[in-house]
Amino acid sequence: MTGSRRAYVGIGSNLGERLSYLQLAIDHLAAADDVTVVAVSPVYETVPVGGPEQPDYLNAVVAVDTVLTAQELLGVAQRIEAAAERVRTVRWGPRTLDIDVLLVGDERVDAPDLVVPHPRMTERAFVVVPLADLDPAWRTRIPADSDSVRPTRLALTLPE
Ligand code: GSY
Repeated sequence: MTGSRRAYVGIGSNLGERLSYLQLAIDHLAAADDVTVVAVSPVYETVPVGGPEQPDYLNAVVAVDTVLTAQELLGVAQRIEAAAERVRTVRWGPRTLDIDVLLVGDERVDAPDLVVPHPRMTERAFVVVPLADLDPAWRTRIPADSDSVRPTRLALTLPE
């Protein structure tokens, strides 16, 4: 794709069939116009950050190449969350599927509905650990609480 940029998207689930929701996110990203899924990180089981007491999450990060703007990529993410019949009862609470736009090339956005780079990503081991699997430049940025992030044997598949 001419003019495309590398973007990173965080995916997480802590309700229902968690792995299936993450795979749904990847399949829908791969099917989206103007988005090519390039790589998917390993899946981690992670201690919830913030919110009420809630189940552990499965988290991963997806690398995509896209000509979309960060705002357009957010639109894609929100449509996928809707397709997952996202359930989220309370703010910061458990949810079937969460898709966060983390980075879109070197684009910067500071809008009411979207801030890119994601404002809290560098504090969150559940984001930086899988991101560093895809981009080793992030290895030096892994937060101290990385023991809240456990590797799993679960795997996500990249559609053909
Ligand atoms: O920001 C994504 C939703 N979320 C998560 C998450 O995906 N993983 C963990 N471990 N904690 C979280 N808290 C929130 S909110």
